[in-house]
Amino acid sequence: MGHKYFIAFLIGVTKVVYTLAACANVSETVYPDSKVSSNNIVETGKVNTNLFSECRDYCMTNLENSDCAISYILSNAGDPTGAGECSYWDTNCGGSCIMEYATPSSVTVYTCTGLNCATLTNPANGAVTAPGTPVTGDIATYTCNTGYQLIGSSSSTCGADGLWDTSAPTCSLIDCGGLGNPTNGLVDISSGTTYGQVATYSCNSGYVVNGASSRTCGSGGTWSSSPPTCVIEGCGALVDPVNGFVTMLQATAVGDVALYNCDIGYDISGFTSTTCGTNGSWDNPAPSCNPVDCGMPVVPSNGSVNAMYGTTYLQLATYSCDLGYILNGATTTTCGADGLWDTPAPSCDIIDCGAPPSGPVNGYKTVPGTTYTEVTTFYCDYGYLLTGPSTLICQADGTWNGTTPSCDPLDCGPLVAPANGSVATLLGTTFGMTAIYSCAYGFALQGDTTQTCQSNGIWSGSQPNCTNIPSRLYTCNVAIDCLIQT
Ligand SMILES: *[C@@H]1O[C@H](CO)[C@@H](O)[C@H](O)[C@H]1NC(C)=O
Ligand SMILES: *[C@@H]1O[C@H](CO)[C@@H](O)[C@H](O)[C@H]1NC(C)=O
Ligand SMILES: *[C@@H]1O[C@H](CO)[C@@H](O)[C@H](O)[C@H]1NC(C)=O
Ligand SMILES: *[C@@H]1O[C@H](CO)[C@@H](O)[C@H](O)[C@H]1NC(C)=O
Ligand SMILES: *[C@@H]1O[C@H](CO)[C@@H](O)[C@H](O)[C@H]1NC(C)=O
Ligand SMILES: CC(=O)N[C@H]1CO[C@H](CO)[C@@H](O)[C@@H]1O
Repeated sequence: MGHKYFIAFLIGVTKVVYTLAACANVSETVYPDSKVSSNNIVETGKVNTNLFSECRDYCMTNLENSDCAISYILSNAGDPTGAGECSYWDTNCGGSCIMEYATPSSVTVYTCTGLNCATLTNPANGAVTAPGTPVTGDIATYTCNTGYQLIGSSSSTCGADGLWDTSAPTCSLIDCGGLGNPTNGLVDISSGTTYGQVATYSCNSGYVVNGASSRTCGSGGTWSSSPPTCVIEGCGALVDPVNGFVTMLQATAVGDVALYNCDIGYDISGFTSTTCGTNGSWDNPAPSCNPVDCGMPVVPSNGSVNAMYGTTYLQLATYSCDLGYILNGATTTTCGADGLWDTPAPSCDIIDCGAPPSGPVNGYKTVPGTTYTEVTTFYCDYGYLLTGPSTLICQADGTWNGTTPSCDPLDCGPLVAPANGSVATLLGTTFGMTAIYSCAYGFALQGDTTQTCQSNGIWSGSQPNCTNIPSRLYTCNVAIDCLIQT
């Protein structure tokens, strides 16, 4: 807002020449080629010679707008003094235009005021940056609010004619433009396609959005991200088989693969994998998971096994041995996930009673074996009699059912002497001993003269008689002699 001050010194008829504070330093303030200083200001007390270009030509009667620099007008045009003022070129003062007035009575300040361009106001949805009172050369800068696009020129310059050189731009809402439907889907732009609005994509039944399902109109006038596509929905989730599980290698889209497995202890029966086909179906059905069955455990010989709750995974079987057999090994076994019983079958070892009791003295025994149910038989030597049971059996508890019997010598017992005779058992009456009979004098022995104690405990033969014999035969003293004599 340059202002130019034009000072008229009104001087009286005495032709007093005011040389502007004693001929102010005119050389500093002369603008030979223009009425306008670089800053449009002529300082008070200084003279713009150009303002008085007509100085030497005539006495000034009026100041006119043309006396101001281009685009400046006199703020108070008119006769500064009334008639009679004149000017002349004062060479003494370096070329100042000196005015003379008949009667200087007052001082009037004339001002050349610049033509102001219109004060600018913010455009709708935008803003302008410009001086409050714009003058020639001022630049206005327009911006638009976020989401609005500037249509027109973003800057304008205040011209010398007091007019902005361009008209104000407008700020129009950014519009990202319409969007096309994806194949097999729709895009919803019902809320509009302007800045900040959201377009929502959806796909037809059986298809799913692949990509960003919504896009936003950005400040750059473009939609965010790239348009999604509608891809076939895929095969849907798979459920775990009973006692098993399914592992998705990717997802459930076309071409994706899932693997089936059974829990530990279960055997898979069916397909172990399935692939999502292009028709949206898994190509293989789920397998079944059957519990592992170990089968009946091996039955130990002379024993048995009891799998009361079955023979499948984790079930327990119990081993037992027959009477007389001892279990050697694990008493239970568990069906493992591998289909095998976790321990080998035990053995049922027959009870062994060990060597039978020693003895007998004067006898012997037969020991075919020392295990359960086997029998040791005792015998006595010839002439000895066994007292007590002759056998021992090996019992289930590992003991023999008794002790060794005794073998006692045989005794056929005392003999009775026949009438008129006698019997002599000088060495006793036991097995092998002989009893000798004899008859009294005059009697003859009839029958066995001896008896021997036999192994069965019975004397052999029988008791003899002593019979009366004729007297002639009395001479024989001994029975045998007498017999010989007869
Ligand atoms: C005029 O200006 C010159 C240069 O700036 C200076 O030396 C001189 O003193 C000035 N004269 C007056 C009267 O101010
Ligand atoms: C999908 O395709 C597979 C093999 O191509 C076929 O076995 C199956 O029956 C199809 N399923 C449907 C629902 O069409
Ligand atoms: C014990 O096992 C053996 C061998 O298998 C067999 O010969 C015998 O008869 C069995 N004993 C019993 C009491 O079952
Ligand atoms: C042992 O048992 C056997 C068979 O039962 C029997 O014959 C025998 O007499 C018994 N022995 C003893 C000392 O009891
Ligand atoms: C002994 O005498 C009895 C009675 O007289 C007779 O029966 C028996 O035969 C006689 N024995 C012998 C061996 O002579
Ligand atoms: C000589 C003798 O002793 N004789 C006897 C034989 O036996 C009969 C009967 O016992 C007796 O009467 C005898 O005295």
